[in-house]
Amino acid sequence: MTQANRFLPYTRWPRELAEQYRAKGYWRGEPLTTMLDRQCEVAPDATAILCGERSVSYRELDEGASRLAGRLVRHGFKVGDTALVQLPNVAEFYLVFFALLKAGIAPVNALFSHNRLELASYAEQIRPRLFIGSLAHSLFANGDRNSDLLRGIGAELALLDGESGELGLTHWLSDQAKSEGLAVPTYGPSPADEVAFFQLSGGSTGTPKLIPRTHDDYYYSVRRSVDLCGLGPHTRYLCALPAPHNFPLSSPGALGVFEAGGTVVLAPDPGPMSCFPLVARHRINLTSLVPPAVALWLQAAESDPAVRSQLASLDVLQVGGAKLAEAVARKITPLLGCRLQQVFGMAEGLVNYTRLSDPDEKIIHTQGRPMSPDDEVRILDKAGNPVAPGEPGALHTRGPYTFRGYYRSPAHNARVFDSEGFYCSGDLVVQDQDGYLTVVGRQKDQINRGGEKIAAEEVENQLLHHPAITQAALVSMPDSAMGEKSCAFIVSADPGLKPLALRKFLRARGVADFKLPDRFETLDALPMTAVGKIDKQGLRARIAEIIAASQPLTTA
Ligand code: AMP
Ligand code: DBH
Repeated sequence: MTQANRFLPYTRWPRELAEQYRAKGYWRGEPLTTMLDRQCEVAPDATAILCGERSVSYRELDEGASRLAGRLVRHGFKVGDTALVQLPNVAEFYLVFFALLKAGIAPVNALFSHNRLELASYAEQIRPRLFIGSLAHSLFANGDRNSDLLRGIGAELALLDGESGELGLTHWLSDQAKSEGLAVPTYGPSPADEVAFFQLSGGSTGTPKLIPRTHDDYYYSVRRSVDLCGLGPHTRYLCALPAPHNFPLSSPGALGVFEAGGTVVLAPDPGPMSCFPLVARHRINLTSLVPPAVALWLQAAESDPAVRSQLASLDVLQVGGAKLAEAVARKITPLLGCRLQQVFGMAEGLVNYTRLSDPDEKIIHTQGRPMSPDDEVRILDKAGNPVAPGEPGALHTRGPYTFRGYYRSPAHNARVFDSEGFYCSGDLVVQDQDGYLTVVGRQKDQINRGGEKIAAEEVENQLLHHPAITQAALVSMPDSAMGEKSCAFIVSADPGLKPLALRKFLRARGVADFKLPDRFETLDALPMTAVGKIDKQGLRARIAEIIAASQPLTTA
């Protein structure tokens, strides 16, 4: 019997490379759940997760995940099914993730900041049989199940965290469900070279894209990160960024901590008010932040010298997701009393780290170098030729944990992969003689709002739904706190159209808050390039000028 169609389709690595990655021990044929099996053997009672006042041991994490997996299988779920999950930073996120992996159900873990549009788009792409959400989300603000939303998602089963009763997530994770004792059919994860879950792309097109990640490739990226960052049972990691994001999940993130037998402490957000007391109370020694959060931490430390003692246990602060300004990088060790590690990664694969033993000059000035000896990086000019060393160019990469194609997106894949399978990330970088990369710009049509990625086209399409708007272009504008914010240039038939009303319109269409344009500018017509495309470079220059002109000249 052929079982090929039991598994989800994805673009595989060429056989020859796959064999090399196996021979080199990168791909071990182990599912991601192996990390739990191991910890349950060596230290089952060690603390895996601290969430509020709750403490979850490795045994409890494993057993809770197994219970949920077993119930889902008894319910009829099977290997090759998909799930849409949206949970905040709570222990249940990891319980659910491991449960789904154990049963071979591949989830999309939506960010909690995502709204109706993102969920609808993910659901359309994976057609989930299962939805797991949270009553804490505004989508369920009325305390009800929001049946319109759930109908749109189309899952057969929707479990909600925070809901009591038979369809509450708590019930499905508990050991008291009345179905306990009934036989559970045997189940297991998908094969290690099949899709384990879908990671989210920051996107640059109208629809958010999904990245199939296999157990083999993702597990390798986690293990390599653990080695490089020196994690162990001593590691006490504060997860302050959104838990599903690739950075706090895998670089080395929570999965790295579980692999190493350490403890993950969950913070609701990366702000100093939430994080500092947790760092002090739980003797956190590692965390990861995006640059705007670093700025808030530094501000707090500058205004209150007591902060240094609160952060005394913190050994390493990882920063990534968006470019860290040199001036900010320099302040980290003096003000926060910890070491800095820059991380330049992408949910698509390639992750670069500055090494802890690197000289300051590399740690401050660069975004690190690829973590794997088999990461292949090419920096190419517009014509596709390699640039001279030290010259900026477009980053192309392939390797043992860099994907080979977005899920069911052949047209887009044809644009972002070359004939040799190199993925063009859309980043402009400079590489030094030692292989270290510095991010100097971007080609992709995306705004990086302090680490939160916004695909311009997605927001433009939504703006064009407004009856008065005939043209729209979303571009980045410089911002001291966020690095970049978004500005929408619009052409409108209604001169009285106000930003407030436009944001309300977009929100009502299900656009996530972080994607709402920070500023609107109305023009009679959008400028065009010689080939007839909207001149976004011109628009970026224009808004940067407007902002510069409106700022008081300071000499201090
Ligand atoms: P995503 O597609 O959401 O996984 O975002 C990955 C993108 O974030 C990269 O392609 C870069 O554009 C950006 N990025 C991530 N880390 C850094 C960093 N340390 N410095 C500059 N840009 C970064
Ligand atoms: O921004 C990212 O996507 C990112 C940043 C740092 C990432 O995916 C990662 C590390 O793994």
